[in-house]
Amino acid sequence: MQRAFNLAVAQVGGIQPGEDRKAVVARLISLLEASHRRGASFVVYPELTLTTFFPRYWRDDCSALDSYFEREMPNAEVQPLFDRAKALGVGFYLGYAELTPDGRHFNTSILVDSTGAIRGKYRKVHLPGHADRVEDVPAQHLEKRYFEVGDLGFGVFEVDGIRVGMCLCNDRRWPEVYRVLALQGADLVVLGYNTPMEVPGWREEPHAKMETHLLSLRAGAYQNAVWVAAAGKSGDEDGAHLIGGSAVVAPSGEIVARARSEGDEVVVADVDLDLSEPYRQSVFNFAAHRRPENYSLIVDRVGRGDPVPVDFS
Ligand code: ING
Repeated sequence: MQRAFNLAVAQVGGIQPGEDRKAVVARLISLLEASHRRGASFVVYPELTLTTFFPRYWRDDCSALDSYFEREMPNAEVQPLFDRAKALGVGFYLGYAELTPDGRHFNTSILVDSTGAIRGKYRKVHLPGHADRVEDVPAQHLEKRYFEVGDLGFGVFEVDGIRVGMCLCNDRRWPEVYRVLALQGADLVVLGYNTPMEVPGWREEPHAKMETHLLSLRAGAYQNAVWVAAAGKSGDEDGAHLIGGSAVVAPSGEIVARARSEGDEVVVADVDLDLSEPYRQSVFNFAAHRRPENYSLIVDRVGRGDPVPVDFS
């Protein structure tokens, strides 16, 4: 890819429990073809984009949900997407549930280049929600029960000549994620999300749920002089409602393209990676301005604690 290219975010509307992977992959291919028709050379799909958001369900036996996981990638159901993307010369980011050969469960995403080669893998680090059943709620949010914490860190990968960082959903709310990716030279951060309106314990006004989603993307982009592209699984899924708001954000923090609907929708932005340069040479010239010797609490502490005494005598 050149420094300037068309980037598509493929928002995917609700996937109902009975919708099989064949049907879902057909939808993803339609979104891919629409993206290609609009000149996109890379497509971002959502988190867990091959099935319904199954962490909303309680199961006494977690293995009852193994049918929602992919044992290999690509596999027979997903291969048509890989084949079509390669034929069109389009790379993509795809989120899915990963079941490893040694039986570990991750919320995973991959980067595939325009030749169909998998260039990077990420396993979700910030698992939100809860691990135990919450009573009297419309839906659970059991990512802590069904997934292990990712063990690959936050990597940056070369995809068709550009440096791409990945994260997943709740990761986008944590500033450390973008900073670690930007310190590795990421030009673009791509992510998928599933953000239900109802998450046990999440109290925010409905309008604020969209605001804080977009704020997280914009802050991450601006404070790290990177482009950010986020694709949502959105709309109604098995009685739950997931927010839309798929968007592409420039290094200025400005939203340059955004989904209108809550269904399958392609959002395409003209990305010029060199728009990061003015920020990287001035306000966010990390090498010139950062002072990590003052940031140790970010790594040394997990939760909120007491003030550290300051000797200003
Ligand atoms: N979804 C939600 C998200 O971070 C969430 C979960 C939302 C947790 C709001 C807490 C507050 O967008 C996923 N899948 O992380």
